[in-house]
Amino acid sequence: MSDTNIRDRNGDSAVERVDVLVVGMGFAGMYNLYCARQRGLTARAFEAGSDVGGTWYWNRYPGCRVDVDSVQYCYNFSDELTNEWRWSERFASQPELLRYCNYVADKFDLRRDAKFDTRVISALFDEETNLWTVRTDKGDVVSAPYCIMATGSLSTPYKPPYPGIEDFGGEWHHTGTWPHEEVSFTGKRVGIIGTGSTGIQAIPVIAREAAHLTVFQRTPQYTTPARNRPMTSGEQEAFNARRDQWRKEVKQTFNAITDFSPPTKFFHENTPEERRTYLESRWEIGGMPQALMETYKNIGVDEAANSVVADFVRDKIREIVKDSEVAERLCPPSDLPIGSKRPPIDTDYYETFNRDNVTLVDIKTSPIERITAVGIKTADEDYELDAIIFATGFDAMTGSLLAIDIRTSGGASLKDAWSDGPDAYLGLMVAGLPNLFLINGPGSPSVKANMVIAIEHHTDWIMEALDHLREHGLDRIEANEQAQSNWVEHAREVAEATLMPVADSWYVGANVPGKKRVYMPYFGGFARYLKTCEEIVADGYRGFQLSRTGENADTSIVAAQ
Ligand code: N01
Repeated sequence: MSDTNIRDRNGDSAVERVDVLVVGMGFAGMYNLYCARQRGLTARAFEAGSDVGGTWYWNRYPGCRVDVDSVQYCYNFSDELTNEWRWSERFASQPELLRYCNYVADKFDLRRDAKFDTRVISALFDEETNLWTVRTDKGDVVSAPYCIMATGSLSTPYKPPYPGIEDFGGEWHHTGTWPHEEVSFTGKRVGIIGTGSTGIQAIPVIAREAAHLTVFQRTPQYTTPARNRPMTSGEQEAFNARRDQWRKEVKQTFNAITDFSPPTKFFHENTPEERRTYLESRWEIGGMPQALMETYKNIGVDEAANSVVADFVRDKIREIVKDSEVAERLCPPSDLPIGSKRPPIDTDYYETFNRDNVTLVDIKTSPIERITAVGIKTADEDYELDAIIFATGFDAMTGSLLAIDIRTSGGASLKDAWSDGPDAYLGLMVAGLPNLFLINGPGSPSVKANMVIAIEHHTDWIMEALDHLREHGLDRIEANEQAQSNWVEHAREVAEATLMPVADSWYVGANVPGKKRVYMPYFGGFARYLKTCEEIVADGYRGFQLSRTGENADTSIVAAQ
């Protein structure tokens, strides 16, 4: 395998040549780099941030933490790592997760092959040489036969283009690009726009510090108490003792998270009193969105079942929030099924609206018109603010990929391929773009699963595909157009059989004006997806075309569709 500097085809610049290019150094990029090295492949990674961590590097806003149990939201590839690391809380905070990423990078010496503060701007595949060449904003030019896009599903922040932001005299931040230095809200009038998972985590924390917090809410959310707590003595040891078994169990689950047994009953099998008692017990347990979503069968499919749980949360809001008008404003509308937007978990979210220093503004009925020199102007009122926080989410799943000019010498481009929606075979590869792999791409369980487990699966699948190519004297793999269409159609059918695509969520791209409405994650379940991936491999990489450079499809090994 090679690691030399060569001239590109134009002969005008020195090109570093490696076996594998990795874009991104979050959980996915780090594991890809590690796996490539384990196989004796040379690799080069680029990362726009100044260090490792991805999501946990950028999202430093107050209250940021994971909402999957920490013991499940971590790597599994190294027993040594697993046994060395100790989580301090059930749901680790962002600083702890970032420490973990740094620990992994140090332990496996991952930074050695990564360049930071460097953004990949283009990736061009040369059909003749079978090489991807990436170029960066720092002038790097690196080629490799394989390119892995570990760019993250939620890594391109979205900020609504309100006019007037340049006039604002105070400070403003997007939660997804939070400053590294401490941001103090003491004594300040703060406004926060957005009440998704991020806003719901940040609002209670900022409310405790700020002189006044004004929450600008477009769509109210259903949220469940996180019940975060310190890890108890021996808890992690006990989990690790059964980790091998857990690794098997997690592959049988819907979302790569265990410990919530699937519902056994339909809601109508319980009386209203029994339902109330049962849902109450799940609310008390809290933690993880599944606390309420996995209570009765068909909640994600059947409107009546869904509304039983949705009504339960509305009742909770009315119980917790003392001002009945505020409570009603916090209640999600009846046409928003619970779970159709990403369900958050919280610590004292609804309780925060009982504070004297918190105001809730409904910007659905009175939209934000502009940012002014002194604050925010809605259709009905001017709010004077010292700081504005945009908790307005991301151009999810496709934003970071489409920000890179990805194309082939044959004229194909990702932008064209996705002009009518982000089609990808298994969410792993895009027809027309050979040897380019996506980690947690559209059409894979991705954001509907425990991301670290999904990352490990994708990476292992890709690495085994590279092994397979090498063992067979091949060097090219490409998704077949028809197989891709079949998969996209299957993923669409699965999603449309549920209530999930109903909401105007980032899952369907509705948060970004002009984005094609497609339910992007695969909602058929992690277990089913894994089985499909395994079957496809066992079937000789069904739906992929495998070949050798310089040989046309007739003489190459072509997998059946
Ligand atoms: O972003 P979001 P997020 N005008 O898109 C509002 C993961 N995550 O950063 O609902 C006015 O969910 C928007 O309103 P509406 C998790 O997967 C995980 O909160 O579109 N408002 C919404 O209220 C999550 O789902 C964790 O009507 C506008 C908010 O901004 C994902 O990241 C923690 C607007 C955006 O909510 C994204 O969450 C945090 C506009 N033009 C995040 N545009 C954990 O692991 C948007 N909004 C716990």
